[in-house]
Amino acid sequence: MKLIGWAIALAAVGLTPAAAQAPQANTATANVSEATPAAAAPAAAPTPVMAPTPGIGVPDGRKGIQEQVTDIGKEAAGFHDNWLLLLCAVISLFVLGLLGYAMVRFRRAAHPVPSRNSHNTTLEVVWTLVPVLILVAIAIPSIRLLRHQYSPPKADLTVKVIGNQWFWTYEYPDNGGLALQSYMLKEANDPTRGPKERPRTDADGPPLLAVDERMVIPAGKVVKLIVTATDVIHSFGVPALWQKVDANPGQLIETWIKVDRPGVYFGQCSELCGARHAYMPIAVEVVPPAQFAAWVASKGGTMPGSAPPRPDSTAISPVTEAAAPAAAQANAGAPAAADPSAIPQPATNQAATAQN
Ligand SMILES: [Cu+2]
Repeated sequence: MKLIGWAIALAAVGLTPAAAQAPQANTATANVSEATPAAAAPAAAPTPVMAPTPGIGVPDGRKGIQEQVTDIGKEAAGFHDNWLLLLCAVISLFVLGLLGYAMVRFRRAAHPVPSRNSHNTTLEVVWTLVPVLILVAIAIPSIRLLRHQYSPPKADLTVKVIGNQWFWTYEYPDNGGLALQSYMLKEANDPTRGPKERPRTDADGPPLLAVDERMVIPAGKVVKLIVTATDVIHSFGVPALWQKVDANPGQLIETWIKVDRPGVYFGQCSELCGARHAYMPIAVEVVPPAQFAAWVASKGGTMPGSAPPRPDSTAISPVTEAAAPAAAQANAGAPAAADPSAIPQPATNQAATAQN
């Protein structure tokens, strides 16, 4: 009987990778076709890829919390490592010691007549007060951390983070409506990789975490993130930035980051969102402000206060706006298109541009 159990377990282990591959192969064509509008967008100038620093922003097998690169992350990790963990260890050791002492001291052989005491006022006051003091000792730094986390400084930049099945869209409303779709990079030998999809290199990051388009932000600037989703619930989680925010369809959730250290920080969708949930990683690249401006320009965006975008950029141009009433007039004659719900909604600005 045991042998049969082991055989079933081994078969399950052997079959799992194949089972995991199957949906990937099935959805690969859908993925490529979804990527087509992005491929049709104006070709951006190639930007050099910043290689990640080993051990920072990348999981490397170490236990515990990843090294934090935001002030909030440092405060929270310090609170966990230096206070909560210490407190838990002291309480656990105290309870363990008390248990051991009671088991030895009051065992039947040494203590044949059990005590009949049912009240001890001093003891009752102590075991009520001590837990209250422990909770207060946790609550004070905890509430202070929440206050810091939920009192964001004035934002220098806003990025709208949109979860989609199964990729991320990053929109930069302050930068001429710049919008990017971010897909996981597949391995060179992956049979599901399409001919137009470039394979992952080590400079992009580790397998299953590297993406074709990173979310690029300037170092030392307060970045407001507005997180939402188009289809199901996703979660924007980047451990080194102390971020894990649900991306809910129909809801905008605001959070913020300020990273002083340039580098690449990886994360993943952290809410089970469908067959390819495991294949929608997140890569945040923090660059010096001047390099950020150059990156924005290379993607066809503009910096706030600079000259208006070129007509051929991905931003909404006067040409597009001028064409809109004409298109609306043309649509008015068509009963099917007159109902707004009948018009397929573009997932991203890029898709909207491609449709227009
Ligand atoms: Cu997801």
